[in-house]
Amino acid sequence: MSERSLVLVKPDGVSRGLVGEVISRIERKGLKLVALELRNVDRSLAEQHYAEHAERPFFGDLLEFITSGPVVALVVEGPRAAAAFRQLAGGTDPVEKAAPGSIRADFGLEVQFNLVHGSDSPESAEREVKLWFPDL
Ligand code: RTP
Ligand code: MG
Repeated sequence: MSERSLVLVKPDGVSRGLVGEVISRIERKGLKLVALELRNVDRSLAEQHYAEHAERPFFGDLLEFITSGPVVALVVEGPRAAAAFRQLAGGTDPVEKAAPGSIRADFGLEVQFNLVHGSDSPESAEREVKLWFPDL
């Protein structure tokens, strides 16, 4: 059974020139690219995307960061696509949680600047793909 997931290369990943690195890892894993776009994120999209974190103390910083520069938004497809990309990304904290060899472990230092987003479940993926790519 094939599944779709939303991936973002966050503003830090784009500004550090890591878009190719992330796409390369997605392709080498065997996930298929079905949408790819460089785009600026407005506040409304950021709020909807991260709605689950609205009450968290870091919500303001998170919105400011994700709207601070262009992101690359992708839809990837394959068996267990959401879990497969989360494995490539590594845990949220690049130092304490991300497994060695993951994107966050290899390139990140701080929780806030952790380079990539991946939908955390097939249900989240469906919601996020609709939000970012309504025509897909
Ligand atoms: P994401 O949604 O961006 O893929 O990250 P995630 O699932 O691994 O982590 P999540 O719990 O959904 O948190 C979303 C983003 O909020 C920032 N964060 N900051 N300062 C903090 O303690 C803190 N905790 C989370 C991170 O940038 C995280 O990716
Ligand atoms: Mg998340």
